[in-house]
Amino acid sequence: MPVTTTLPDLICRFQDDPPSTSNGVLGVISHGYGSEPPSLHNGFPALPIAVPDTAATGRVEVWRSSRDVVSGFHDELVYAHDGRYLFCGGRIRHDAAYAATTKNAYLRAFELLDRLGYPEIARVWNIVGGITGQAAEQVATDRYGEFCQARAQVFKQRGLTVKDIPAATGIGGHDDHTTIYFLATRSREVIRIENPRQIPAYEYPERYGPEAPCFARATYVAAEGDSRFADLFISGTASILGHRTVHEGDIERQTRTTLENIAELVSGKNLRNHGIDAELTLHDLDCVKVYIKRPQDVETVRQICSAALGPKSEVVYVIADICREDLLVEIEGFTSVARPDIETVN
Ligand code: 3EB
Repeated sequence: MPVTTTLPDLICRFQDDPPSTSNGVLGVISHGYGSEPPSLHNGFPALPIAVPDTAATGRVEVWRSSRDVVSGFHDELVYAHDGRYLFCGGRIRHDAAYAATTKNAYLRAFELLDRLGYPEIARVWNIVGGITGQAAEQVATDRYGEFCQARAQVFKQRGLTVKDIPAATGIGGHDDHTTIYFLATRSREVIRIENPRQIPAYEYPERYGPEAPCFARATYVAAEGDSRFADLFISGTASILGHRTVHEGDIERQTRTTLENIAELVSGKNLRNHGIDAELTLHDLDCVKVYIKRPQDVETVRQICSAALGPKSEVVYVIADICREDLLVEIEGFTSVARPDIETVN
């Protein structure tokens, strides 16, 4: 007999207004120009990012748990956790010692994981102000390259291998900060997923930067114990085949290629190759965030995405620079995956 349940343990929603109470709220990301530092707002972590929403009102991204949540500050990092997931966010102001400052911020975040006991980082968002602009130090790379180098060094220092890296987004922000937020988990069953259409980002050749970006194309946190849903975090995905940008200057084809990349990533064939018994399509995604570089492309991208995505997907379209100058769009997603013996009601 199928067990009927209403809600997954971890939920992502895009809403017009922030929640009015902290009940079950792990974190709230607001879109705009990111002038405010992270805070505890009504008891939940509130993190403005310098990535404006294309909807005039501006929506917020809410990560919610079905469990009891405890929140707090760790230095300047704001966090909340529920026993399964830890949400944490913070930002650093760009300064002359950018690499060292970034490393320190990441190390403080790892300290919090150690202290609260969430050993696996499942998903990280890195919003890097002026991502394709000049690096802080006299290095032969842009800001993104400098960021990747700092991140790679911290991961190495922490002993993270390619089996431990998170799904990620690395995107431009419209301010002079690097804002980081992430979800870490106590689950020991985290599967890193790669995409057969792309080489692993951590193997990108040196032409893209001195250290390759350390992230997996997706992570899958298996359902375990009493949790009835697995969680699938899809990294920021772009119009990249192998390691090359394709369809330079062509927003329609970049958008279609990006969606095809995600479709292949979540396909039954690819998931089964990673030992996951699930088969998904673009219609199954709960939440999709679409980063668009040029405001004049928003309508084109929206049309292509809404035709490809299903009615259950919540989608926000935001404006951001992508980490390579020749990329015009990047798409990420999240979905909870019900165990096969679970029947869901919406
Ligand atoms: C790419 O596939 C596009 O540096 O954390 C996507 C997701 C991208 C994450 C990151 C970068 C990052 O390489 C860019």
